[in-house]
Amino acid sequence: NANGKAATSLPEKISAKANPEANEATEIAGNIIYHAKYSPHFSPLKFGPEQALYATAESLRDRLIQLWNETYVHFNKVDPKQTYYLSMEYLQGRALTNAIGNLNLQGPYADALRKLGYELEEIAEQEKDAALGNGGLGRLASCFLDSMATLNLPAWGYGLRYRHGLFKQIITKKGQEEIPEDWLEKFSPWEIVRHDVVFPVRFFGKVQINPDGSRKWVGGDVVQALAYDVPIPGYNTKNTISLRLWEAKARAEDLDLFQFNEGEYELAAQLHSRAQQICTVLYPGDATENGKLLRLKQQFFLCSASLQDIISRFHERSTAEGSRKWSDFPSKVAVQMNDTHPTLAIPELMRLLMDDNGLGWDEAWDVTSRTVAYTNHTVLPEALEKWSQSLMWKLLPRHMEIIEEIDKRFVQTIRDTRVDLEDKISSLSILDNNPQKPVVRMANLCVVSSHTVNGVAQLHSDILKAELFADYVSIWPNKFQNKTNGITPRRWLRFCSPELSDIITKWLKTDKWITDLDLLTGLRQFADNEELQSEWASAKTANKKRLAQYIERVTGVSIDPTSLFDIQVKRIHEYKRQLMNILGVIYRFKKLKEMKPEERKKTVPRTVMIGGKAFATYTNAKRIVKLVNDVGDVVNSDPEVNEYLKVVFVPNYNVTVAEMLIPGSELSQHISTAGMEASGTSNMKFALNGCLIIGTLDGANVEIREEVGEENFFLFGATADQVPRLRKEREDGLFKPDPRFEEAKQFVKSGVFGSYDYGPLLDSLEGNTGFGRGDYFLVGYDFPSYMDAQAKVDEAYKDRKGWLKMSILSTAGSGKFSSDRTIAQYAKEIWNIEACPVP
Ligand code: B1H
Repeated sequence: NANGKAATSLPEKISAKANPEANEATEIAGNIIYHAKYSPHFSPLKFGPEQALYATAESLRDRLIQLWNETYVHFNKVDPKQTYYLSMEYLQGRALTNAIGNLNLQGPYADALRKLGYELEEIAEQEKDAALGNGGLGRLASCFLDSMATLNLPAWGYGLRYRHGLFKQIITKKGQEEIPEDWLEKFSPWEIVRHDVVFPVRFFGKVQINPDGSRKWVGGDVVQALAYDVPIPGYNTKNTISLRLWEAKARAEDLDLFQFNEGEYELAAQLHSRAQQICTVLYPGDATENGKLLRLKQQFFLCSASLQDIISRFHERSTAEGSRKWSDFPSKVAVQMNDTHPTLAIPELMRLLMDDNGLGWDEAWDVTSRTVAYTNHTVLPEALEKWSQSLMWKLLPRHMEIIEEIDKRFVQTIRDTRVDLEDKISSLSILDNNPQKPVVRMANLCVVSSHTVNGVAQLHSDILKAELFADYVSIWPNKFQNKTNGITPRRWLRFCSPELSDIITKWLKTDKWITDLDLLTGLRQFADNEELQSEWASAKTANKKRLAQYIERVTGVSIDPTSLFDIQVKRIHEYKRQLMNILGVIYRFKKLKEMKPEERKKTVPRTVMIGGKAFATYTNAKRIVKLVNDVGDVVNSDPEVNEYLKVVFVPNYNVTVAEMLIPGSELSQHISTAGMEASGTSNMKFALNGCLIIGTLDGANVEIREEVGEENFFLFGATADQVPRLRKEREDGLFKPDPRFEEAKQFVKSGVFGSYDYGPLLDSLEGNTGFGRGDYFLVGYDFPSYMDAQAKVDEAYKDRKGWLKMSILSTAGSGKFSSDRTIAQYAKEIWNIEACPVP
């Protein structure tokens, strides 16, 4: 096994029978043994850590299924309005520790495994991450599920069961390389396949017009959507909801037996292989036409299967009191679209209502628009989805008819009622009929069709209203809301940092903060207390040591746990400005080199950790990864300096790595160009764990700074409203770079960090790169204030007590950022649903 330990055989002594006298741990141990023996996944009698993981997970799954069933029955009985969260991404990470923790079985499970010769942590580490998402947007969806269950809300998630999740990142001499991730290599113990939940999903084909004038989508390929349920337990409640993931399957009749027997195997099975492609990978590269088609198929597959399932549940629950009116649908169903990726839910619901259920346009439109709501997660133009109209006509002809009709009616209404908007119609309309490249603007379709549109942090929502959707605001002033993101305090504090959690519980004299995070403000009164400070420091130190061991294990770099741990982890993107971070490090390195030894001794030793994945075809992001690694190689092997500075690129950043890094962090960087990071959510995780933030006034940083207090936040940089003017000044050649910035760039150019060609990366920071986007992200403009803020960090760190106080106040001020608060607001202000606790 991975620990180099020989697989143990199954202990025979512990009775598998349930004995009322036996304590819970013995019973659990018996249950684990039962699964190890009778679940037919491995050769019998072997009981290594891997077998122990699967058997432990299956013993938990028994409980989850029980709770899931009770929840389902209860929801069916009460028949409440239910929310369906549609998302192309869920970044679930590992499930074992979370399930044990949410069911409050930590003690019994640890004891049970100890009886079997294992430590719970050791077993938990065997589990692979379920990484069915790219980054913040997917992790948000997963935190939301945890909160929905914990708040006892009638709510479900729908997604896709990708065979391969987000790629695994390895670092070689060339920089980042991607290898396929394989979370289903063996199997996932957490999913339950529902062989009875299958829906047909059509692609291509044509629209048939019936004698009565009604329309029907026929022909093309039909693929089956098969449901896999992942039970999501709430914390300290019976309620256990579902994350329903769809898998695509061909039908038996799609195999051409005649061709097969002729030896034409590929031809015979082409429908099978086309069906299989749909759920093969998360986010297939969409540079090619084929890639675009596959991504669009994925989106439609999610929407169609989920809506058919939702409608069938609407019918199922109505049988008790007789059949239900369609006009009641919006009082039973809320559909939340996680960004524009599930926008096709809109025309698909219209189609199902009109073509399959005989509703007229007005009735179908009323039902649809009262059902769907849309969350926007970005204002970056390149991330706003626009699908080619010709591709859409080919794949989804009936949906394109419906979208055209929605657009036509919308434009007509504006013409009739708002003469003042006449010249805005071309930008407000859903179809962009530019003859060069006619496209469907998905965000516009969402805004026109949804009852509510929200941004994910106050600043972001304000920008949406003032810029991207300004004209829509004048049409529907009440449609737009803010729902500041949140994170689950279970995974992101209670379970990832049990030491700190116990201290919090001790000082607050309650563990109620785990579900009522505002209670953390109770720590403020003790921020100066020396006893708390010393307990706080020892928990932090323990987390730093654990992190240092991890870093040494995965990178071979040994780091000093008494140095300042400075972390930036997130997807690599130019707007997130990892380049500014590393240029700052380069400048620090150069200065340290120039210092005399006595001078160096007065500096604050730092370990800078940077981690994150670059999209496989994003060249500049990959160059940044390479630069960080090259700088690390040089700095870490420099005997004069490496006592005072270490630079580590943390490979393969994912949820599990985050659970290790965040508790051990002291300073974290959230340094995007103002106005570009919609919210950020790792900033909340760091702050909650007593880590101080160096950051710009962007996304949720603004609100975090308000909550923790400005004296506990290292602020720098331009504000969002200054950015357009600053970009203009750059273009006009009015910008004067700071000498420190020039020195850092020059140092890279001199070749100290190796022979890799950093020219193109450095050019992107110059006034004119030939693309007219010279330093679009304003690294040069913000660099001096960034360096000044870093100097303040060093000063502050020298004052140990002062720093600990700030750290405590940071945790104390993080209560607002619980996803419980976020989800309670969605429930009340968008979904209009209420808690439905299982008795
Ligand atoms: C966010 C995305 C995103 N915004 C396109 N947009 C994708 C866009 O696969 N795609 O095509 C995938 C993801 N992700 C992030 O959402 C924001 O950048 C963060 O600021 C925010 O915290 C997060 C959650 O709201």
